[in-house]
Amino acid sequence: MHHPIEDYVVDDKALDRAAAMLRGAERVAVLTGAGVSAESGVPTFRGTDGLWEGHHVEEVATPFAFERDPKLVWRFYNARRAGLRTVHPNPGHFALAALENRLGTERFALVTQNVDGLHKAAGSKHVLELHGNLARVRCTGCPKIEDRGTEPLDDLPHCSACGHLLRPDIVWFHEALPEGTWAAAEDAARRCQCFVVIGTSAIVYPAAGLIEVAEEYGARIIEINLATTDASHSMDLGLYGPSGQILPRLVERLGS
Ligand code: BV8
Repeated sequence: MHHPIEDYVVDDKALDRAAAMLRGAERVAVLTGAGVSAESGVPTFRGTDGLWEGHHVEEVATPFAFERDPKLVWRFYNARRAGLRTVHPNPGHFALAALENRLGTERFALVTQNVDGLHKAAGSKHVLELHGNLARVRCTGCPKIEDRGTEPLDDLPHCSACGHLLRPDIVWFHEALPEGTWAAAEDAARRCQCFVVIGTSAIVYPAAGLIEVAEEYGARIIEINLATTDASHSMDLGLYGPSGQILPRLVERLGS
C-alpha cells in the first residue's frame, strides 16, 4: 500500500529538470492511468487488492465474462458509472488541460487508459481514450453507439433500435484497442521528444508498450507516480508523489 499522500516531497530541482525537458521538446505526449484520477476518488485497479465483489477486474472485464454472466458484468459497470456521478476532475487533470492549451493540439497529445472521462471534463480537448469510456454503450446487434452519461441503466439494457443486448463501450481484456485511436497514440509516442507517464502501473499492454516506443524513438521520459513501476528503468526522471499536487507545480514552472 502507498504512504499517506502528505509523506511525499518532490524537490524544486527535480521539478526544474522536468520543466526543462518539457520546454526543450517540440512535441510532448502524455500517457495516464488510473492514478491520475485517484485524487478524484476513482478507485485504481491494483491499488487495493484489485478485487470487485471478490472478482479480479481481469476476470470481469472480458467478453467471456459478459457471455457467461452479462448481469454480473453490467452490475460491475453500472456501479462504476454510478460512482462517476460524484467524482470531479482534480488539479492534475486541470494542469494537463492547461498544458494542452499552452502547447496546442499540434504539439501535445494526451493518451489515457482511463474510462472515467475526467480529462475531457477538465477541459482537455483532444484525448485518445485507448480503453473506451464508461459513459458510452454500444449494441451487440447493430452499429448503434450512445453516450448515456451516468444515467442508471437496466440490469440488462437493450438497444432501442434493434432490441439486442447493449454492452459498455469499453475495451475488455483480450479485446483489440480501437484501431484509429491506437495508431494515433503510437504516432504520438514516436514523434514526441518528451513522454510523461502519469499514474500507471505500466502492467497493461499494449498501452504500456507506448513507453518502449517513446524510448526507442529517443524521447526523454518522465514518470509521475506514488511509487516506482515496472517501467521505471526506462525513465530519465521520476517525480514520486501525488500527480494532483505535482502536475500543477510542474505546469506552473513552465512560466507564462
Ligand atoms: C489485447 C477497461 C489482444 C476495463 C482495461 C493473456 C491473454 C490475452 C491478453 C493478455 C494476456 N496476458 C496479457 C495480455 C494482454 C492484456 C494485459 O495487458 N493484461 C495485463 C493484466 C497483464 N491486454 C489486453 O487484453 C488488451 N487487449 O491484448 O488484445 C488482441 C489483439 C488483437 C485482436 C484481438 C485481441 C486490452 C487491455 C485493455 C483492458 N481494459 N480497461 C475497465 O476499465 O473496466 S485496462 C485497465 O487497466 C484500465 O484501463 C486501467 O487504466 C488499466 C491499467 O491500469 P492502471 O491505469 O495502470 O491502473 P493501476 O491501478 O494498475 O495503477 C495505478 C497506478 O497509479 C499505480 O502505479 C499507483 O502507484 C499510481 N497512483 C495511485 N495514486 C496516485 C498514483 N500516481 C500518482 N498520483 C496518485 N495520487
